[in-house]
Amino acid sequence: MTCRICGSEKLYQFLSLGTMPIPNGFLSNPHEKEVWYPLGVCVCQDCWLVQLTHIIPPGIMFKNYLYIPSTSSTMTQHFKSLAEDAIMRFNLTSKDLVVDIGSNDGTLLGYFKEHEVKILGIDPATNLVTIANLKGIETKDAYFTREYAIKVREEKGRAKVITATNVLAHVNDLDDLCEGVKELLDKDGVFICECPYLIDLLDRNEFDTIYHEHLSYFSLYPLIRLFKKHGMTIFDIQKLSVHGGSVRVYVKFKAQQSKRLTEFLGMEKIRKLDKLSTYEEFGRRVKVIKRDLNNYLKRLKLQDKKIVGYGASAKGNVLLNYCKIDTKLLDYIVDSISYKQGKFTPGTHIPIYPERRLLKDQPDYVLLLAWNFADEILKKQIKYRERGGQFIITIPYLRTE
Ligand code: JHZ
Repeated sequence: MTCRICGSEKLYQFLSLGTMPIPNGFLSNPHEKEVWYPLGVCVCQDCWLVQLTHIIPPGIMFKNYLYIPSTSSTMTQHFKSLAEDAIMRFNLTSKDLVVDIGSNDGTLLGYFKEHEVKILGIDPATNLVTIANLKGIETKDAYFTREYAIKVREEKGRAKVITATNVLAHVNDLDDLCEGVKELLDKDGVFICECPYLIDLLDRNEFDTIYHEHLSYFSLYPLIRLFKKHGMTIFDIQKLSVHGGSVRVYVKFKAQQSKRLTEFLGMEKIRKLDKLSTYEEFGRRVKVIKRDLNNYLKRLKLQDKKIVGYGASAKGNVLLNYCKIDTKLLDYIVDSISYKQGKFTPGTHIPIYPERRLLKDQPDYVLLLAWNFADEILKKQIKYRERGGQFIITIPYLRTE
């Protein structure tokens, strides 16, 4: 295996989360046969990209994709502000085209459309493309590649803005994606790209965001290397709170670097992202979290407490599988998404029910598996908490609220 960005063979594995099924592989029947894949993470000692040790074919994960961010108000607000900022900052008008790569159900493009900017979505998940087109958001059912970008350019012309929110981490051939952006972007156009940020992952012990769908975990330095390789420059960066902490980078063919960008690079050096010890320490902390959480839940069970989970998220499934939490510890999980309800979690086979079950049963504890929506969920479940129910939150550290 070689580094996805620089091709180096100097890859150092610093954590193994064992083997587990793909974390969005919910089961209709707990006796269904599952395929278990290794889950390990390494860092490149040349460009310092953190990446998975094993890659599984994208068709297994993305053809019928069940992740729809617009089911959360945090995410719809986020997309609205991204669209409004881009329209203002880059003076977009009805003559300009915005292309969203990995456009999901079209929520982000919908906010551009409200301002009469021309839009096009591209996404390989057939189920989501159908939803987007039904909403009037023109969306192509395809992977974004150089070849496909040329096709789009011939049909629609060049884009003034291309967006990709939380997409790069999911892409194996980053070179082809960058070449596609180059083919489609206007010469003064901007590529706006958001990725979960490695420093947040390390600082907040967000080990459960490491899973098969996420092939890369970005800091700024390897991103700069990636775009430079393709004749493009990151000229600005912005910190975001979504997905446990992300960055938005702005890329052009030619541009002056902002002061913020230089500061970020300096900070990454201070944080020793170019030292193996940083990653080894993280690996050690993750093992401690596993031990502590498992012991804590077992202690509660010995006291006869009823514990359930909240949010059948992909990251939750990583946590459950890695920490060996199954129906002996959690009775069930509640989730707001209807297609997850009635299903079972991959690997651990915990049943999933609608959120209303929580108030009906009033369990003693709820393990929060969607910690990225802690504020939204704790507010929503105020009644459960007023009646004495407690949330167990694991990230960034184990506590109850
Ligand atoms: P949520 C997905 O991971 C997959 P997941 C993907 N690979 C990725 O990168 C990350 O997102 C960022 C439920 N919920 O969105 C809904 C409630 O029940 O963090 C979801 O099932 N009640 C693209 O799966 C889950 O929690 C609520 O009030 O980890 C959250 O999953 C809210 C707000 C959510 O993504």
